[in-house]
Amino acid sequence: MQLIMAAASPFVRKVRVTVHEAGLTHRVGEVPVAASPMAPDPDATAANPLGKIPTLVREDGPAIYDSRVICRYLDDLAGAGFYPDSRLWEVLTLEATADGIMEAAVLMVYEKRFKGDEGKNGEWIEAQWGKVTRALGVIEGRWMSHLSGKLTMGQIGVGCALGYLDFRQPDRDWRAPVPALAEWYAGFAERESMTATAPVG
Ligand SMILES: N[C@@H](CCC(=O)N[C@@H](CS)C(=O)NCC(=O)O)C(=O)O
Repeated sequence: MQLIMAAASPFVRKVRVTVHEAGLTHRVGEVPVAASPMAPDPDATAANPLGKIPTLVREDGPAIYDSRVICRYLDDLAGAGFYPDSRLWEVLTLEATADGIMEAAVLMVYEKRFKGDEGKNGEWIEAQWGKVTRALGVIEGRWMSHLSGKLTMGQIGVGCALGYLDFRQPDRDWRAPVPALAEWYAGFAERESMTATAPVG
């Protein structure tokens, strides 16, 4: 299988961490691309009409996307158990919350990158950051118990979302209002799957 990817993407990182944690590194090759909404990459659009990454090209079926579908597929393939039946809806909701943080943070980057300093909408950027901080507050207040115990896709998602905040928003101190989450992340970030997939680009 080939993962169409870029090492800066938090959604790609979710998949790469899942690959590592599920013991599938020998089965998933990587095809780096420069994914951009303004200049779609031909390898990406050939496999995914949306031109988005991550996209997983399989030998025995059509390419699959997005990150939630790919992670669930890999979990099933490896029998990894990252979506425990007993807490399925909670795990999926935590994963969706993490994905929402990533989406908002990626949109902040796009607003700056594609509109430039002149055209960019500062209020809109702050509104996206508002989504991020509300979500972090809810994780701190309601979800900490789900971040301990056996690894789940919710934990992987939250770890990758926080890693992306450090990567793209180093000047915004996301840790200050959420000390328990910050402490959890300090430990999670040391996992081999996380250090092996640190964002670059
Ligand atoms: N919901 C998607 C989001 C993927 C996404 O937005 N990826 C970005 C990179 S971080 C991308 O491909 N951007 C290029 C584009 O939007 O055309 C997922 O979970 O995989």
